This record gives sequence, structure tokens and C-alpha cells, in this order.
Amino acid sequence: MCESCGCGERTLRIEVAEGLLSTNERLARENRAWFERLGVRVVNLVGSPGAGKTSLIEATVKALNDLRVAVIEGDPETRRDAERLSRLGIPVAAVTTGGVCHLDARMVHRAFHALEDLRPEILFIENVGNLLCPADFSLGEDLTVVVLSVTEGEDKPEKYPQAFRRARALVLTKVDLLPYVDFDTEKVAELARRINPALKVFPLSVKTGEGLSPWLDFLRSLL
Ligand SMILES: Nc1nc2c(ncn2[C@@H]2O[C@H](COP(=O)(O)OP(=O)(O)O)[C@@H](O)[C@H]2O)c(=O)[nH]1
Ligand SMILES: [Mg+2]
Repeated sequence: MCESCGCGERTLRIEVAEGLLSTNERLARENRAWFERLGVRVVNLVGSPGAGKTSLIEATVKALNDLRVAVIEGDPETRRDAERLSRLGIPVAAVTTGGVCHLDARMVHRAFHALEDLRPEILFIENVGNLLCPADFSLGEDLTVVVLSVTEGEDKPEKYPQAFRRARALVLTKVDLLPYVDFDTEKVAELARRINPALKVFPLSVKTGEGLSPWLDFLRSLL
């Protein structure tokens, strides 16, 4: 099954020869080459549990209905998010990490075998809900997107700088709840840009649809 991507024996040898992190980097590079060969753009969504990652994928895939989109869903336990997307007819592969706090390149590699034949143009990877660990593990993605909801507090960019440093975009979700919480989207965007000046920021709500268009335009611009 892995003949198309070049993993297998070689991967095992790499693992014995190198440490854990560099093994992941190596596998991530193999994923990257595989994704490039297939012409699929890969978006790694990172954020706390409940930030709105699955909801964002649902709304995004619905809006990009002219594109072939697939999803890898990472969860520490259960396949609930994958089942949720599957019910909407979205092609999805589930990775249950068994309590591990992040996805790694190998997990993504194995999961993508189930989606490869669909020839997706965009692959969304919902990482395990966590702002810390996923920032240390490349998956071979084109870009990482941090998903931060307005209910999580303004201090998160400064508390979790590594995730923001790694990301190309920041989606500030649940802006429909702004009247009820102390959260200044401009201020948080500014704090995040101090860490990563190139960060593109998309405040939006999947409940009302506000702010979705610039996010969708950004995704289309990747193709
Ligand atoms: N008000 C509001 N609620 C949202 C929005 N996006 C997600 N939610 C809710 O936030 C909760 C967690 O969403 P989910 O997508 O499962 O988060 P995940 O754990 O990051 O995948 C659910 O109850 C969603 O309905 C939004 O834009 N506005
Ligand atoms: Mg989810």
C-alpha cells in the first residue's frame, strides 16, 4: 500500500538510526514530498479543545463545495469529530492517538493512505486539541493555522508563542460572542503579530457567517 509514497522499510531504518524528533522531521519531509507530488495543499489546524476547529472545518468545506476537500481528524480518544464530518458527507480519516497530545508525521502518513485516491485539492488536518504539543511536530503541512476562540482570553499568544510563531494564519473564532466576553480582536491580533509579524488574522463566526469570506479567499489563494 505504501509503494506510492516510498515509506516502509526505509522508515524503519531511519527510526533506528535517529532520535524521535528528527525522525518526525524526516517523515514530515517525506509527507511534504508526497503531498507536493499529488498537488494537495495541506492545512494543519491547531488550537485548544473547544476552540471551534471542527466547526470551522464544517463551515469551510461546505463553502468550498467546488473543490475536492478531505480531512484528517486527530483526537486523543473517540472518533466523534470524524463521525460528525462523515455524516455531512465529508471524506475523513480518523486518527485516535490513544492519549498522545499531538499528531505526528507518521500518524498523518498512515491516515492519508485512506484519502489519497480521492485526489483532494485541500487536506485539512485537525490536530489534537492543544496549543502546546502540536507546535513541536511537523506533519508535512503547507501551513499551520492557529484557531483561537474569543472565549479563551487575550493572553494566549504570549502564553503559547511557539504555536503562533509556527503559524501562517490565526483564526479568531466565535466573534458572535464578543458582546459577552472581554476580548479585543485588534489587541490580540497585535500581540500575535509581535510574535509573528507575517501572521494573517481572520476574525470570524461560523454561527453567523461573519468574516468567513476573507478566510475562504485566503484558502483559495493557496491553490
Ligand atoms: N457561538 C459560537 N459557537 C461556536 C462557534 N464555533 C464553534 N462553536 C461552538 O463551540 C463548541 C466547540 O466547537 P468544536 O468545533 O467542537 O471545537 P473543537 O474542539 O476545536 O473542534 C461547540 O459547541 C460549537 O458549536 C462560533 O463561531 N460561535
Ligand atoms: Mg474538534
